[in-house]
Amino acid sequence: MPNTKNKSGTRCIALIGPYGSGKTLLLESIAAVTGAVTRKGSVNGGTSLGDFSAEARARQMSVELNILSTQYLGEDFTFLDCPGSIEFLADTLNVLPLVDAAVVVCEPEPAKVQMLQPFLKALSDAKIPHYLFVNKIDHAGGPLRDLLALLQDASETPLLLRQIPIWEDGVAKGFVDLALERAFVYRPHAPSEVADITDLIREKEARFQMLERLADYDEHLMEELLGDIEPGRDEVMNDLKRELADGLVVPVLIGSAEGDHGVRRLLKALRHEVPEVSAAAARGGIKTRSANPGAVVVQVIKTFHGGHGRLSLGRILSGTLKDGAVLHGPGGDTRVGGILALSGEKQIKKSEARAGDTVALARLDNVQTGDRLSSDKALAARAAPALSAPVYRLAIEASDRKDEVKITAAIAKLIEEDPSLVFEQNAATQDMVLAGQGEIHLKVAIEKLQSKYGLKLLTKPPRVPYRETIRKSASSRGRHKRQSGGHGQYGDVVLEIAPMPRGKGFAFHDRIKGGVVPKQWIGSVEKGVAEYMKSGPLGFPVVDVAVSLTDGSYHSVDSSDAAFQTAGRLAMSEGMPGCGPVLLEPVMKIAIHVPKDATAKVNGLIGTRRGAPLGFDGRDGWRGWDTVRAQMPLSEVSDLIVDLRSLTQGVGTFEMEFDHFAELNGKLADQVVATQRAA
Ligand SMILES: Nc1nc2c(ncn2[C@@H]2O[C@H](COP(=O)(O)OP(=O)(O)O)[C@@H](O)[C@H]2O)c(=O)[nH]1
Ligand SMILES: [Mg+2]
Repeated sequence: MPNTKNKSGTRCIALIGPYGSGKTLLLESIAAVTGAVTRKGSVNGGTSLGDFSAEARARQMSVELNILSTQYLGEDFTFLDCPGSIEFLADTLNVLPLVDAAVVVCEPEPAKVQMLQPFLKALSDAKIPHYLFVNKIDHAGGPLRDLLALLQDASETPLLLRQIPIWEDGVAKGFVDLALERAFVYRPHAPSEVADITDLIREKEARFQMLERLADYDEHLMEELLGDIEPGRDEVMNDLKRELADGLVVPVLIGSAEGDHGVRRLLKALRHEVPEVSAAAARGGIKTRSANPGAVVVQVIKTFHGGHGRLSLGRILSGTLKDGAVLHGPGGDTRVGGILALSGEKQIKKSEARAGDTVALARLDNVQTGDRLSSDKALAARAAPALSAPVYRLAIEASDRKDEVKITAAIAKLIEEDPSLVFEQNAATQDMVLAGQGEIHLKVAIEKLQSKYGLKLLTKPPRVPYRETIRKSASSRGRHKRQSGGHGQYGDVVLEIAPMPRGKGFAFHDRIKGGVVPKQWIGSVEKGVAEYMKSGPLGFPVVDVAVSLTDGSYHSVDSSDAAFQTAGRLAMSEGMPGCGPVLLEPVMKIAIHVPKDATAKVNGLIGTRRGAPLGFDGRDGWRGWDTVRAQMPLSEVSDLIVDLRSLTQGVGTFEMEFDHFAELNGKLADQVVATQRAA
């Protein structure tokens, strides 16, 4: 059994869970309890250690990682408070593989359990040791039975109830720790007081259930339980530790970040039970000890741009990193230009960082989030950051024209910090588009562009790349003749314009007989026609049209490439309005992922957004979720995520791909054309 006490390397713990569950206040409570701050701040008062950015304070909502480096009973810890909103999930997903354990913070509200599932699933899937901390126990109205049942449904890994509340007049006044077999009575902002267990029957029953769960993975313990033998405390403690580390059980603890209740017990559990950094390294596929015992390995989990330039947040997976050291990275060699321990806004310079530490490294060149740096070239690697496809887009432009040149560079920096942002230029509409995980995600990004880079942007919904086509055929003549001074211009063509089936694009046929349009000008006519196709009678690119050149005439002196191009264009602009022009809109194939209780509502939503439902199935690998498939016009998808999130407590999401173009008629089409004309 490795000795986990006394300076066995800094543990890195993620606090994760839904928005509003109390993670940032729990971070504050941990800071207060461990003496990292002398005065406990509050989220509501805007004085917390975390959420110090203007964007976070304004919303009382975490919009990126908050970091606390602290010590408890001689052990070093780094806590990473991850933003809870699904819109900022990328930060969480990028740090999770590198932490030693996660504490999933939740509220004692059955109605909110659904919000936990994306987090619990990510942890179970990756077998990352994790606890559930039922926070706000001061607000729980009574027994947690319903809550725990729902939590168990939401978790693929079995829960292990480690603590039970002591109720008095419907208020939790303390708890019993079932492993220690000790009762604790809460005292406001002070360590809980050890007390006698008053309800022995309830305690015995709950403890037996806990032991049974542990015994599922320990035959010896199972035999003891069957033989009515009381297991030794060490055996129980060792099982708790091993089964947590192996991702077999999820211990459930309770408390209140507000009152600092249960926080010391949580810290003690972390101190005794969380595996060393080598376990996280092994999960990342690095067997440092055997391969190259002295090698320094650093995994970059986040990139910041701050007042002092660029900082790379890295976890030291093995070895000791000295300031000034040169590391090999996937982007080349890079020198460490400063090591900083972070705590909220505070940065403390260090001369070295040891295995287990999570520190900010200054001035690393060619390094991005997801990079693994090492003193051993063979261990350098790049992992693509965890990303989900964007679900919300905004067209942007600089509100001051002279700032336009700054946009690309500023956004590139922002994307380095937050790889879940996507910047794209829409080829069809020429819009500059910022895409991301939702309304707030993009709003925060745009505020940061202003506060950090002085870039003021205007935003609007991105334009839909409409097309147009025709419904009937027509023949049309285009005659271009100009006689002014010296050389004249002459070109004359007759075109047959005909619709083609959807998706066929553009075809040009030469049906000239007897050389009435000489060979060398045929290509010129086609060019003129193609030029016209960029914008048809309704103002949009024309598709699914075949044009045949059937007749025409030329002049031996005045005809030219330019004249025949003009004639071709002319014939099109005269003929097309008579061909029954019709608007085409892009229709997407969309897969919407939601908890089952929202499936019916989502089907309704599809209907109100001109969608065609294609049916639904259980979502692959997600218990209690459905995937609803549909076709939906792109114009209806633009703010779909907003409705979807409000139907699903924020957890619903979707993916889409282009499917086909479909005719758009009536009032909606008139509006589109009018808007295009006005532009
Ligand atoms: N009563 C009570 N309120 C809490 C507790 N923990 C957090 N809160 C409040 O819940 C709200 C959300 O807390 P916050 O830490 O920002 O949640 P986060 O989104 O998970 O970081 C704030 O108003 C906190 O003051 C608790 O244990 N008890
Ligand atoms: Mg928070």
